[in-house]
Amino acid sequence: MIPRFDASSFKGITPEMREAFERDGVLVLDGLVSEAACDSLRKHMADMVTDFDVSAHRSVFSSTSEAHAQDQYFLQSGHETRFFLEEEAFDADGNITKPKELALNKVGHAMHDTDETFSAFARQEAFRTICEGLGHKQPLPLQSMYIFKQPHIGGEVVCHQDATYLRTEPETCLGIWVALEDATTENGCLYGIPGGHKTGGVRAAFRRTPGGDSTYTETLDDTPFDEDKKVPLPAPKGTVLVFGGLFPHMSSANRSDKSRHAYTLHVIDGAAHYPADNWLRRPEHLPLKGF
Ligand SMILES: O=C(O)CCC(=O)C(=O)O
Repeated sequence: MIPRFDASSFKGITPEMREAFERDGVLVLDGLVSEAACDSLRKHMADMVTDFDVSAHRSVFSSTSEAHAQDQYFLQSGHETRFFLEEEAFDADGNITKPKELALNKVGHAMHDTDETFSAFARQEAFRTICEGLGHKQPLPLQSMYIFKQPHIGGEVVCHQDATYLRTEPETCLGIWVALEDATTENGCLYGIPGGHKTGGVRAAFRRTPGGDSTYTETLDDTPFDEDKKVPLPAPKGTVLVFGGLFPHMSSANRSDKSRHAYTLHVIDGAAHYPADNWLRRPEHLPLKGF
């Protein structure tokens, strides 16, 4: 069983937390973010969605079809705030069937550097403390996402390792995933394979082509994920799940009538090498910056 730690008065990573993280590949920190902070981030996103022109941007994000992967709107989202829709929000003729606030899959991937509210949320002291406590010398927020997991149509996220998408040499990616609403087995909470970060290496690398205007996935290790061993990681509002880059995790489709909003920040160690063929690129005017 994956241990849960009461983090409502979090002061730092304890030896027990580090041991759990090293053994399981994931750390569950209950109550780390206050309910008020979750609500205020949700309100800020609701305002951003109000300003979003859905008729101008109809990019879909799907971890099953990966249709987004060659889309310039997606490829430029490493330095922008971009809005991606759910595959199931469209009918067979390509018409959107839901109001935009119920049609979005996620917003990403640079809000932590392009938006003041998201920057302050991403750079909260506890997140820096987590990264340093788990070994980062120079933690660098790289990617952030606001994930809606909409009622009824919230898409599945297939089993993956974050190190496939955000690669450093050596591997240093940490995912800090925050439940902004209660995440349960009914509304599509995360699942993970405890200890799965030690069975085989990083399975695949998602890379930019040399020209930079497209991507491809290269298989590095064909050991299958042992999905029979997956366990649910239910997360009450305010819980933070911390994943190592090799931890296999996933979430199923949300068929319930409740949304499951979440925020994720992926952080790398600036002391490691960040290969130029990572999909996420930053232009000179928006370099990565630390906490
Ligand atoms: O929230 C989800 O369903 C998936 C999130 C995820 O895989 C991640 O943040 O790495």
